[in-house]
Amino acid sequence: MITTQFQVDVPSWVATAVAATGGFLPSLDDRMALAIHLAERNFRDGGGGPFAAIVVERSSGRIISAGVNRVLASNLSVSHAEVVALSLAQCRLGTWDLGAKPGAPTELVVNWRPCLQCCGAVLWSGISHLVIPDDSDELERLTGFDEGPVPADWVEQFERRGVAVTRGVQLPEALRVFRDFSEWVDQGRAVVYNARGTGVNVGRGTPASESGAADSG
Ligand code: AZG
Ligand code: ZN
Repeated sequence: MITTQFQVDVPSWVATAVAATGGFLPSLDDRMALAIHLAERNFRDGGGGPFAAIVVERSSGRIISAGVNRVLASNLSVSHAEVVALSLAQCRLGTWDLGAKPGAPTELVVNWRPCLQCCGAVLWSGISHLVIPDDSDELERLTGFDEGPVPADWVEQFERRGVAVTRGVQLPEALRVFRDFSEWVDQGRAVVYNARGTGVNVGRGTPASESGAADSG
């Protein structure tokens, strides 16, 4: 039998951390501080990379959802923090369009710029604001993660599609977590998962085309 469904869930400490805020985060600094806190806890917990994202109602700061990267725990390569947070928000609100409610714009706060996959996920989600510490190559340089061929003009592309981007929130603290993660990688305590042919995967495994193990379906 083929598998007919899949599931991604977040650890209970995510909901506990959100509850500890009282459910509202008025300032961008506070919103980012929560995302960074969850990202740090996440890699130390072993369920995925050092990434977390929250969806909030922009004007009130009401937290709608919180997601962490679950690639390792779920065995699903799509389980990036942004996809998890956006999906949990859509489940909670019962809509695929997080911009559906008039006068209630939603905001995604992530502890780094979205990767190639998540750029698409954000654009199709209905979110109208994205908040990040920075969009430089620093994450890739510090951790070895390959974020994919994100277009150089991605911010302009987002804004053209109605997603405003705010950069420069809590940058030093975001970088500290990536440095700590990198130390864990050096110690063999954390994993950097990448596309074949990039970063730590270079030279590992045998490409399917050479393995002789074609899937006969
Ligand atoms: C990632 N980058 C971001 N921004 N978020 C995730 O969950 C990631 N996983 N791998 N790279
Ligand atoms: Zn991503």
